[in-house]
Amino acid sequence: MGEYFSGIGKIRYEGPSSKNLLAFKHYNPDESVEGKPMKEWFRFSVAWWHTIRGMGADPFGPGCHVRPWEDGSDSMKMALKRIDVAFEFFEKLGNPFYTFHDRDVAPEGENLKETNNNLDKAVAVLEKHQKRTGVRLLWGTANLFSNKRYVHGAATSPNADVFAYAAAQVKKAIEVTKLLGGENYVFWGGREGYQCLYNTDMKREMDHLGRFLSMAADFAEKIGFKGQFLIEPKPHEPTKHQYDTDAAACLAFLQKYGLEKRFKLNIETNHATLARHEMFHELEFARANGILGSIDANRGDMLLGWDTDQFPTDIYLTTQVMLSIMANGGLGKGGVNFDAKLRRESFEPADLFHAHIGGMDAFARGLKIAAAIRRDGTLRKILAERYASWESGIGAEIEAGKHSFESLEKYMLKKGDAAPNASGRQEMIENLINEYIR
Ligand code: XLS
Ligand code: NI
Ligand code: NI
Repeated sequence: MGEYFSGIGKIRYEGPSSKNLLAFKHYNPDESVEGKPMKEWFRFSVAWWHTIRGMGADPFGPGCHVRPWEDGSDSMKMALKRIDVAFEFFEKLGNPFYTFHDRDVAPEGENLKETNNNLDKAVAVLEKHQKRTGVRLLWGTANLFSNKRYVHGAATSPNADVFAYAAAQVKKAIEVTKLLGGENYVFWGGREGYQCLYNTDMKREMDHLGRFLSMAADFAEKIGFKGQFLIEPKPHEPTKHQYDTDAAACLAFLQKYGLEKRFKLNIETNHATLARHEMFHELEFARANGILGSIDANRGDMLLGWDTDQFPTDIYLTTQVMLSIMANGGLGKGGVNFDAKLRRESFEPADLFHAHIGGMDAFARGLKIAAAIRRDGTLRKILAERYASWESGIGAEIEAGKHSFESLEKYMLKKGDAAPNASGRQEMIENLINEYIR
């Protein structure tokens, strides 16, 4: 095992006054916030596909990132070497978790059997490194979108054999996730959607997806996989319309197919904004419905309409995210997974550290700011006052189910008109939030 990131040592917390750009200024893993260490609030995770496999390719040119250890091949030998690289990176950065797709860590073989053998070999080495370093698997998933067999989708493919292949692939991916102690398993609907409605039987495709997810849940139960199943909403890309459009569409889908008790959501910032929602909206919707499971942390670009997967550095964003997560009492088995990649222009290995350090520090600041907002209590008071009419009298009676349209008509005929409204005070509240952003 060589040293791949030479010149970069263990990243340490040096505090806000440090000028060292390869140190944490805010992420102090053991510092307690509301009685819980920072590292447990976040459960930070590094995404294999971006950080270990991403080479900066875009539609206009191939990868150009400098990775001295890479030969660029999809050989088994290279796959095993990348595992060494990855764990050196994890140990230096100090992320407690990682995530991967089956095909990120091992190449496909000539047939499914060979492919599974390759995966087994990689998983044995991953297991060894996990034991050695204590780094754990936040979630595993299956890549059901890169291979050309999935050109029309996987569970929603018009080709029944492709559905069967995808089922076999996910079965294996759940097995290896269980073996590695993965705490969740993610379903992002790669090509589950359509490009053209003339050639698409939408009802049939959605029924197939429902059946596929039911089969996955049954299989997990059968083998005793205790990880949380998560669906990751996204409105489009690669297809024009992805079936798992947003948190609300996913909830309706899960309820229709009787899966709402077995799945939660993995909410990604850039997917929320592609759906023209704020991340805050998606998190609050999931939280309100008891299905907030985990997050893919990144951000889009305000002026670009695609999934740019940039590292999050905006502390207004991380403050909102942490307000939701704290109100949720944390993410449980979930975590904050950096589903984020370097810009093509940031091509040196050191950039991988700068990117993750920045993301982790931005989240640590968000946590501290959200904690200050909660400690101060002004926002909570404003919210409580806004809904005060529901705490007693007619409001409390309605909430308790004691009224009908007839009784409310009687109440209002007697009263004549509704009590006056109070101002929403949005600008004042936005100013107040600015007071905490330091
Ligand atoms: C793609 C998704 C993907 C999932 C894992 O847009 O974000 O990376 O997180 O399959
Ligand atoms: Ni994602
Ligand atoms: Ni994404």
